[in-house]
Amino acid sequence: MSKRKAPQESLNEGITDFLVELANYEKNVNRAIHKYNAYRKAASTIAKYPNKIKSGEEAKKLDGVGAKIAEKIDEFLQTGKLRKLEKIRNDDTSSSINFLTRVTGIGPAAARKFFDEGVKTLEDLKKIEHKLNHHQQIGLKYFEEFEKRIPRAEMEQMETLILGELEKIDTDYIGTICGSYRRGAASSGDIDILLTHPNYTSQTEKQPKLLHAVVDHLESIGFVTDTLSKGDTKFMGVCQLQQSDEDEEEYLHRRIDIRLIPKDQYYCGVLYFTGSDIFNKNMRTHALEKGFTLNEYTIRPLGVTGVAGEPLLVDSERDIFEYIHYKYREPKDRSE
Ligand code: DCT
Ligand code: MG
Repeated sequence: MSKRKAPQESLNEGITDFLVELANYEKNVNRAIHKYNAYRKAASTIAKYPNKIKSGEEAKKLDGVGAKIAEKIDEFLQTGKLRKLEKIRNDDTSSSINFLTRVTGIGPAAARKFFDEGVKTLEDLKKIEHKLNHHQQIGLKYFEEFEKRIPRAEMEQMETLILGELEKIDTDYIGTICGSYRRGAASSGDIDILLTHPNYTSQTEKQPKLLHAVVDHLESIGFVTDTLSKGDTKFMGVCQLQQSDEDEEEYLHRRIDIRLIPKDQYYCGVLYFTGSDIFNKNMRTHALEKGFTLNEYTIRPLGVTGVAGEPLLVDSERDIFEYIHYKYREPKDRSE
């Protein structure tokens, strides 16, 4: 999961930017995930709105914009700023905690703990490097590189490389680069790969070898450079394209996640990890309205008592849309 989201480009950039900043503050400093979601949702609706918003009242007509956000929009439109944000930005605790969570491996709770121990800056972190866990140490090591988004052209190069190498290991592997890349984004925060194999289903035994063979191979060719964590079904790590003669500069280190998913759950996984997170939420809500429960593994019908039944057969993303009578949307149309 990437930490830096691409800025929302829209007629109402000023508004969407302050909403995203408030969202991050709620998540990182207050650990108020519902408030985070509410701000993100409002930002996403406003980003899609085709007119320049002139008042809070106008914004309030949009989905996810309530009275409190409308009030903030009015203040922003009238004064060009928000007192609440000014305060947050000037507050040492908030800005330090917000900063610390930019390091991969440091979540809101760890950030608070470090802050309480007097650790506030990158320099402070370097001084207590021995107290960081392995994931956090790698996050610190590549801090500047992980902050940079990955241009689509580089994502395409990595896709070609990864799918080519999969083919060399075992032609039966199926791999998909999901996340913002699959939605057609101009840049991505990280690489999210889903992997499956026809021999592996939710009825067979676990097959961690299917994942580890891929990770080991990508390591052996120098593409995977570091490991953050490696389990039976999920690898989190770092990768880097090798510089070729035509390249003027070295490529940056990038965050890469590889997940091994049973074949029968693959398309629920692909749907989920393609996102966006807001699209997923809306689709899950629609599924519930139609009497189904949908998650990253399965879609199941809900009985009259609200108990989920057996997983339905899914052989494509389209199958999932059809079960819940949701109009099919290409990945590029799944921003919300
Ligand atoms: N996801 C989700 N809910 C979350 C987090 C993630 O549904 N809270 C899903 C949707 C996107 C996918 O996982 C990958 O997550 P990210 O990498 O964080 O998102 P992204 O859309 O790929 O954006 P980025 O370009 O920043 O990586
Ligand atoms: Mg991503």
